[in-house]
Amino acid sequence: MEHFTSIKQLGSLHEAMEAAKYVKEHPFADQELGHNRTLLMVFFNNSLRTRLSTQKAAMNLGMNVIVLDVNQGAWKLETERGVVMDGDKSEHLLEAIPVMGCYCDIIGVRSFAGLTDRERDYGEEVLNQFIRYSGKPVFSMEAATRHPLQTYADIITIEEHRTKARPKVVMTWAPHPKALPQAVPNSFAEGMEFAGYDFVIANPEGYDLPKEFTGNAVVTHDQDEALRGADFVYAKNWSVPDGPDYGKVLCRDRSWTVTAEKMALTDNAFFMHCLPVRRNMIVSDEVIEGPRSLVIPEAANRVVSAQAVLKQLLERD
Ligand code: SN0
Repeated sequence: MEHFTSIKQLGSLHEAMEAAKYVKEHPFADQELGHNRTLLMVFFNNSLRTRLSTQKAAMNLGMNVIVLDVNQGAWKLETERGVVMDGDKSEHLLEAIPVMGCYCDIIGVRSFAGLTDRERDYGEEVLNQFIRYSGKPVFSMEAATRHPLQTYADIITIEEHRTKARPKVVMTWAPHPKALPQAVPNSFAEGMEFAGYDFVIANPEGYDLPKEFTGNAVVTHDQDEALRGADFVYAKNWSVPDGPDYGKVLCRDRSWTVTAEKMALTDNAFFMHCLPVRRNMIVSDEVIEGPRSLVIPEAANRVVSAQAVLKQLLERD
């Protein structure tokens, strides 16, 4: 694996799970692999889990870690080529990226969708520039269209809790006050096809995710129907994925909030969310605090997914 930007690059569910199990059983066995090698994590957006879990994963592998919060103390970066730089942006990404590449062996990048220009977001321009110009292995820490380390942790968590060979997993849209990217739900949908589960997506009309990510998933606009018989409920908000309202909030319907009443429609399903979560918008207090909530094990598995990926990037480097 040269770069890591999508769950599909892990090969098969079996290979992904073998790699995760190895890391879980032997967290400190590969300290030599990372010795004197440096991870640079570049954040264009906020983070709690990704930052801490990826740093922990790198430390488990014996690596040195540098973190750059681009919006806190770095020069303001221009990302578009051809712009006359007479505004507030002091440096171009086209210089900044190769410079960053000089100071590390692996680069992790977080760069969310801007949600104004769909073509630019779905072209993954920032992530691809890092791949093209850094000269180093690059991995996504949530880019414009995918969050593969989250998806990997989600799959590990489902594998650890499933009791059926092929569980029914339902991803449901839920309301949120802000416009959020489609990266997490796109990536999760891609992951469910990769894992081969029975996968259903429920969302309001106008919110259907792109086919290139949802593949053969069943898509319905009826949340109650989707939830019937579910083994796992994965809640997430996203903004309008395409068309003239791209990146906007069109639906604020609180009847989509995942409550105990909604969970009662399922087959005693587990509840999942990538976090951070808005309580009583996305999910009620009692569901997220309840015995079937997996949000903390999911977050714990972020170290495992990051370590399994970093290990493969180090081995190939
Ligand atoms: C991000 C998203 O892609 O939905 C990151 C999730 C891992 N979430 C947010 O930006 C939530 C922000 C908020 O104010 O609730």
